[in-house]
Amino acid sequence: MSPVSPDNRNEREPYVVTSKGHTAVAINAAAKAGEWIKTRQGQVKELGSKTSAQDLVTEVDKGVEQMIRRLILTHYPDHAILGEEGVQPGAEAVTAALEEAREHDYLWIVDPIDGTTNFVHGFPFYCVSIALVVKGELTVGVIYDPIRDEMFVAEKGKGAYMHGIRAAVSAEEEPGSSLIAMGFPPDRLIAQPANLAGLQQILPQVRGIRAGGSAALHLAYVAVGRVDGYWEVGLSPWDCAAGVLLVLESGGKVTDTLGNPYDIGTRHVVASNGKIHDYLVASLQAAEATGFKKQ
Ligand code: 2AM
Ligand code: CA
Repeated sequence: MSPVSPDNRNEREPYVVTSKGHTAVAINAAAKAGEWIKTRQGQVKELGSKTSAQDLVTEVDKGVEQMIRRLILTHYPDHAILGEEGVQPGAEAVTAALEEAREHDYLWIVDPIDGTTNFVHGFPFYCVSIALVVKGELTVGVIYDPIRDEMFVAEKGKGAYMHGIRAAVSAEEEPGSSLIAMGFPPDRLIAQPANLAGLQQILPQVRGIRAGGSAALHLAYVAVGRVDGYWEVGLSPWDCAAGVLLVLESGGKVTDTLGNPYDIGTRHVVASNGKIHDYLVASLQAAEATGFKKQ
């Protein structure tokens, strides 16, 4: 057999499909990954922990990340991928990995399961999150919730959609009538005290607070107006990159907890419909709950 195919391509070289757009590739990868994750709920065989008993990883997280990497690289073999399971745990390792990853013109940021603790416990609130950063700019964000079969898609400058319907943040202006989401990452040193202080400050002033355990899904819920705002101290890039673009493209606002514009290195995040944003930032500041050291 000839080693060269009829179009003179060496068969050992990977065949690169170039006709699909970035967003289609992200949607396809998220859908496939999500379907697979759903079939594995309740069947975790190897439950591992990273930094603590609260910081979980399963063979499903690792397998799904591999699946997504292969799907992306099939289309774009020279793109870089920053995935949760490819990075050592801990803020310093994450920052170092991000600094290296930033140098690539095309950077995919992947969380194979956002809400791993929920997945392990069979609490049906988790998702796949895939973002593409082109030359430093968030360009595509896709979040797929396999339990509800909800695909949230955002493209820079083209809006955000859920199953083809344009997404929009809520119009709520009053904190007292707002439903707010937040969360508790496993770090108990900085993140937990800050998030508890924020909770104590904000809970008495709003309609309700939900802490569902998936930063990405909470951001998607801000984008479609199911909650009016969200904050969380202590996140990693893969927890929020795709969700941030969804919120921005739905007419919302995203900053760090001091009110500075979001960057993919931002770890302490506030996202909202824009109307209650200053309230959230000011409340976190008042409660010394920003996660930043006092200036
Ligand atoms: P995960 O399920 O993908 O790990 C909980 O409110 C949020 O914190 C979830 O989005 C969860 O994402 C995230 N999280 C869990 N462990 C984390 C860690 N070590 N660092 C930062 N975020 C984490
Ligand atoms: Ca994860």
